[in-house]
Amino acid sequence: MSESALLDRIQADALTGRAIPDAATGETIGFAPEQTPADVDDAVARARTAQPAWETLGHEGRREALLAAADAIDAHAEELARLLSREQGKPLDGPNARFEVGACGMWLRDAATTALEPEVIIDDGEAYAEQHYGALGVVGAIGPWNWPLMIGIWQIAPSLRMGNTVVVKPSEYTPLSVLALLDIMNAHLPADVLIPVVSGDREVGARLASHPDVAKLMFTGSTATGRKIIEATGGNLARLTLELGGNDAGIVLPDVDPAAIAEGLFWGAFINTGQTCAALKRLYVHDDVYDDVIEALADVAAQMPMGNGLEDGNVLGPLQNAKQFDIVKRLVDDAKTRGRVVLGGEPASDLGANFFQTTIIADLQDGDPLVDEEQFGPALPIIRYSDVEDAIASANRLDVGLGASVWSSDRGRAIEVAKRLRAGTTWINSHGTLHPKVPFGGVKQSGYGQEFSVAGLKAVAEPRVISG
Ligand code: TXE
Repeated sequence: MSESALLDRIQADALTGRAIPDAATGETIGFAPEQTPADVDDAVARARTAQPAWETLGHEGRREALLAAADAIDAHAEELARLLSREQGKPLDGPNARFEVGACGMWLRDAATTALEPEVIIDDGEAYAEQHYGALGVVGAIGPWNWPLMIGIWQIAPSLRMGNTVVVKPSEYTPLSVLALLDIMNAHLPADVLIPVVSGDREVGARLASHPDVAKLMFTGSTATGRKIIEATGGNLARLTLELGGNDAGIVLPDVDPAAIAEGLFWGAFINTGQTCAALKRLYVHDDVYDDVIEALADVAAQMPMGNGLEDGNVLGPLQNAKQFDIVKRLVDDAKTRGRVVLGGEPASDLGANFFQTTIIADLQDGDPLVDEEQFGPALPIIRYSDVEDAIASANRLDVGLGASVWSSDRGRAIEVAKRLRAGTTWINSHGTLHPKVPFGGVKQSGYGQEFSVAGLKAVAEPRVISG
């Protein structure tokens, strides 16, 4: 199937749909169906009706269906990646669109095949209890625009695996690629087990969050919306997994080889052109290596091509939307008055309206807006430190804690520092590398609940104890 045939299967007509622009060029790619809170009610009712049979199918039956869906994603990988590239902006090449579609199959297979057996909690001759895990019912999956397919799968795959049915609300910025993904998967799933609802506005997400028949919400997005979702679930008491914003710190210790870590630092910060929840968003570098690390990082960054995602060789793209572009521009304009521009610092207007140059700004300090606020774009602030205690305190001083990283030639020393960082994940000599077997989630105001692996399955299951 070609990319346009894929699009034709899911899009609305131009009269009733909402035009979705190509993030790089602004041209209309296609038209997303406009839906309303009443459509949410209908979707939840259908998902609720379909759920018992899906649960009764058992793990084996669901595993077969989910593995077939994963094979179908792989079979349509190139057209999905092209649509994603146009809608989201990320290039086909590099750790971007093709990588994201590949990750969908990988995470779906892992969820489908990971076992979650009943656990004997106590068996001492007097007391006996087993912990079982059942389905919760209908899960609402509300997604963002930065990794719309991969994060969608992170929400959908464990939920389906555990026997829930799922109503999906993609971001209004990236509905088409998610609709296409679900269309491909649904060819292998029973009717109404996986239902997309596309928002014309945020009311649709709000209705899903407060719906009385939604048992669980998987949400990835901003901390502000996360708070609204918590409030919305006061009535239905839906369980929550919240993956919210972050402002991940990286600490470079004085013993590093700057050239050896430069590429890892670059991708840690600039993957998906910086629009990644667990990206490196503020970098603390020791005085001894400060100039050398900045030079090595800038050398790598300057060689990374930015441009239209469909063109071969580009590995950086535009900001996905004008709102995000404005945030990045405001923070960089301010940072230029406080620090030293090492690279970039301006809109890349020659490439298109939403492009911003790969930007590195050194000599910034805690409290500067580019350091303290989540930039979610291609602009990295660098802060000098001389005492590692100060760097640890700086890393921990914000109210968010998704990821963090420590960079050192001495693994033992790096782990000692890592143990003191309040983050859901602290990486050593990389940043943001994820694995389906390794639980992932935030601490503090970066959210709660873990995804992936057994922990992720339990998060979308109903724990039931059988005792006696
Ligand atoms: O997110 P929102 P936006 C950060 C990033 C960015 C900021 C805003 O800093 O600048 O968030 O991005 C749905 N009830 N991240 O505006 O508003 C909405 O329709 C229920 C970090 O895109 O949080 C969309 O599907 N749902 C993040 C989803 O919530 C509601 C990734 C996310 O939208 C709703 C993206 C409501 N009241 C942005 N209001 C990460 N952690 O990766 C909106 N939605």
